[in-house]
Amino acid sequence: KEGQEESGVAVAESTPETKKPRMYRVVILNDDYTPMDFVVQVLKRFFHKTTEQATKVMLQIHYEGQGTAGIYTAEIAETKVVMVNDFSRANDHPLMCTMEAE
Ligand code: NFA
Repeated sequence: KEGQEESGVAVAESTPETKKPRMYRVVILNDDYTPMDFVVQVLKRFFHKTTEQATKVMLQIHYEGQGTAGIYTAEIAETKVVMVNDFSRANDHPLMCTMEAE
């Protein structure tokens, strides 16, 4: 809230009120069947990565078991998870996308 002087003139607080939303990590899991190129396409299409960035994340998932596609507010993270899983199933791949609280 703004401070209210006796004169009635509103003065700004020294520390403005800000509230940071809870953030969620969108995670993609490795599997033995989804083609590497499909994972790169998913990272480019839904997470706006360049081919180079997408390839790095895909290889991280492949070698370490999982990797971060991005970090978003709840509503956006939930939407990404559904879109990736629907897209993977529509293309007959078992790729799994989940989210976890940061
Ligand atoms: N492990 C998959 C393969 O060897 C590739 C993959 C990478 C799958 C990242 C899922 C996620 N074809």
